[in-house]
Amino acid sequence: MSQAPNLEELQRQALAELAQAGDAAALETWRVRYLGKKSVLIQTLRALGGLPPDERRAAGARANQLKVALESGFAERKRVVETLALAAGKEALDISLPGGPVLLGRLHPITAVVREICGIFMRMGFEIAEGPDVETDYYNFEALNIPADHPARDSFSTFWVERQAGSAGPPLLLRTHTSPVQIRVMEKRQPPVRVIAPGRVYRYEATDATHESMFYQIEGLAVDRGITMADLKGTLAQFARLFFGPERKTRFRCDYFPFVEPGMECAIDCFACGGKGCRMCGNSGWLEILGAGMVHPEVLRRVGIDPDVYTGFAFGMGVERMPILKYGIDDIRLFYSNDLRFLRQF
Ligand code: FA5
Repeated sequence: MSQAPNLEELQRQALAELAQAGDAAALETWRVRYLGKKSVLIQTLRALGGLPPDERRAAGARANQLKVALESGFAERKRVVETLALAAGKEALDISLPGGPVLLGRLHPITAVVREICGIFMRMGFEIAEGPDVETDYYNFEALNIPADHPARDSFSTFWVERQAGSAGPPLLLRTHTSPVQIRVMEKRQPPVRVIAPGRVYRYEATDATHESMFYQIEGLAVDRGITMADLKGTLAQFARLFFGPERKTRFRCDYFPFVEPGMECAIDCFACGGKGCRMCGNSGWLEILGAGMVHPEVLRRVGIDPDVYTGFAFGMGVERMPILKYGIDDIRLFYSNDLRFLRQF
């Protein structure tokens, strides 16, 4: 039976020889001798299986320690030898080799769509406005004609935010829509006002293929003398043509939102079937894209704008719905599950 190698002695000898290796060729000779397939170390590791279990554990641990010591010693010596060669003017690197691929970052599809939509409205003369994600009950509901006992609160399932113990103030929540930005803008400015407000909104809802608990909306607001529903319809029809294609038709039908009067939903003709009816449009020929209406006189009055002098329109769209319709994506959750195979397609 061959005698077990003395690993301590082997390590001492290997590291001493390594310290003498002064160029790439000497390093390679050392590597083959001490880490190569026929090296004592690799043979020792292979032979472990034949040892009785109680001996195997201790011998295995020792052989692994040696392997780590030799590998890290080799990596370190290689770095030193290469640095010395560079300093001496000898090429340690073959600079004629092609470089590795450079990974490029890209915009998240929702960021890209927000920018595209805002760009369309900015070219029509709208400015960007912003509001906080954590809102007060007043801006999210009260100022928008949704008092505490209003049934419309049911459609905005709300994440309430607990105040820190001892801090007093109005009830806080994660905004359920971007409409509070309308109030914040009108409180600060007198008409004419033309703003677009993109941002995150939150609803305490179960997620499914068409619903997320965090999603994006873009709000639009225009207030001035003589603004009519024709301005609203013209603005949204132009947006639909620029975003979804020049041949798109729009349809407006009555809908109810407490902060607009009259309120409406806007739909575009289904581009999958050209309006004939298919699976995508639920056989209706139309795809709903947003809610809109003429700003309610009571909302204007509350922010100090005289509704007998000024009128306005507002609209709010779910951002994810736009690429879902445009690119035929069948699940909203794909946007936020961080699967690069999906995100890299945009
Ligand atoms: C509103 O939020 C109104 N603030 C819109 C509005 C603004 C109307 C100004 C009038 C004037 P609604 O609850 O319908 O309306 O939401 C608007 C859009 O947000 C929907 O059409 C839908 O595209 C999107 N949305 C609503 N809930 C979810 C959800 N859970 N996940 C993803 N998108 C959603």
